[in-house]
Amino acid sequence: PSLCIRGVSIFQGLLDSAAQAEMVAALREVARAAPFFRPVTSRGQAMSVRMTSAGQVGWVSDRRGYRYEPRHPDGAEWPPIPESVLAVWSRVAPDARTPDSCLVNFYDADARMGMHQDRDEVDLEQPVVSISLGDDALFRIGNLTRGGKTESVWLKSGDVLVMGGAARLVYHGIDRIRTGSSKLLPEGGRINLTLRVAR
Ligand code: MD3
Ligand code: FE
Repeated sequence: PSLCIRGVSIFQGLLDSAAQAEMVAALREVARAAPFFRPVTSRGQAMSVRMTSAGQVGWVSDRRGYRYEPRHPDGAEWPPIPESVLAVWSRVAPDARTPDSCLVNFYDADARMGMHQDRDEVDLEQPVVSISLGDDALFRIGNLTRGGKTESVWLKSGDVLVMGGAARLVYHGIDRIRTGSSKLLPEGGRINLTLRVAR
């Protein structure tokens, strides 16, 4: 990795522009089968990030709470995780189990993600791998408990993150997007993929 912040390994520029474009094409097929939706928190608040998933299970949130589900809210099974995406997992986490879930987050100019932990997966020994595509994002890394000092880093299109070991349970979030910083997505914005072993 070109950078390691609080145990989060950052592989800057792991994907070249051809690999990024190929992945975006595959993700358009994912979004055609499983359209982006805007999750609602259990308190009824719409999230600013739009989401969909690929794999055996996908992450959903509604008034009933958040959880992994084998189907899109519309009722269809999630499409398979694209091969190009699985290949990135094999490169950066060769010893891990095969991921069964790929969350696809779309950030428009105003979207953000508050500080949170990812702990809904059954085996927290397995890493989470993130792939950034499109506009730059200001990523904030905190601590194993809420609050305290944080560190921030701009994530760029083609960057890949691995959260394993102690870093698996650190609080993290996305403060903002730098609109117009990438030409990868003609419509603008940012896509983040998170690959996980959910079940
Ligand atoms: C650190 N997504 O989907 S990816 C998420 O850019 C999420 O969309 C952000 O946080 C995004 O849950 C950040 C980087 C990331 C993902 C999972 C982590 C960092 C993590 C899990 C543990 C620690
Ligand atoms: Fe997260």
